[in-house]
Amino acid sequence: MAVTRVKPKLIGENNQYCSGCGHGILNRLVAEVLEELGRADDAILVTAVGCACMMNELWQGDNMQAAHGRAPASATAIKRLRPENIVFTYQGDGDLSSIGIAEILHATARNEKFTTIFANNGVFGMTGGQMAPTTLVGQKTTTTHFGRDPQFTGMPVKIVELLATLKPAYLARGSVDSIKNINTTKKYIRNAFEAQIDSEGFSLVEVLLPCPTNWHLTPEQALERVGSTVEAYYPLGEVVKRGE
Ligand SMILES: Cc1ncc(C[n+]2csc(CCOP(=O)(O)OP(=O)(O)O)c2C)c(N)n1
Ligand code: SF4
Repeated sequence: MAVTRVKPKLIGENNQYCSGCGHGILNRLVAEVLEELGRADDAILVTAVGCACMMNELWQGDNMQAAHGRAPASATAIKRLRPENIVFTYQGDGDLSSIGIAEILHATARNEKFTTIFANNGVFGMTGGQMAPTTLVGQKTTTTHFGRDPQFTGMPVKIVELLATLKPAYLARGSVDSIKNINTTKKYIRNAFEAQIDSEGFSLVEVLLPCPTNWHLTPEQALERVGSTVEAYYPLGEVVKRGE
């Protein structure tokens, strides 16, 4: 029997994402979880910059935009002032793992009681597909024409594993390349928000997304690359479970 999925009220009618962009799938998962938890009306979204921040044009709930990389600092202030609200950041990998690495590290170290949804598409998407800290070895970008060379630019940064050393409340990595992985990612997002609701501390879900435009692939090829190549370097799963 066909299942009809109702569009969450938190998701508006228009978005500016390219065809096949992973942000749309992830925005919707976040909205579905908040509505299923009955927390759509008191959730506060903090975006920063990049295609990731176009979520705030689609989002029909409370939100604010921080400076590039600074969403965790803004979310810290909002959550401390309004502990009864759900507060979460939605950040790209350029934003979170490059210019914003200090903010996310220290928010995790302080175990701030907000949630971060980390959208990892392996490039600086909005500005034209430059190398990000998360770009895979050998991956061609507009700043690594012959492929990322670790001799010059080091190894791709595994944010979830890095933050795990700081013992926050919950950390997981999901993907959107298959129905199964989309459903598992949704469970991780729910776990992350529940950790916040129960005041356990900081929670983050990294989600591997396709950026077909800057990867110069069709939407189908981009999803296939996530499953075959990106997940090989960034393993999926819960890295810090609640209560550990
Ligand atoms: C302080 C500052 N530095 C640089 C920029 C330029 N900038 C805008 S979007 C962006 C890339 C964002 O990439 P990412 O966070 O990976 O998000 P995506 O576009 O891939 O979703 C950059 C560098 C800016 N807006 N502000
Ligand atoms: S450039 Fe990439 S991240 Fe940005 S909207 Fe297009 S597909 Fe999505």
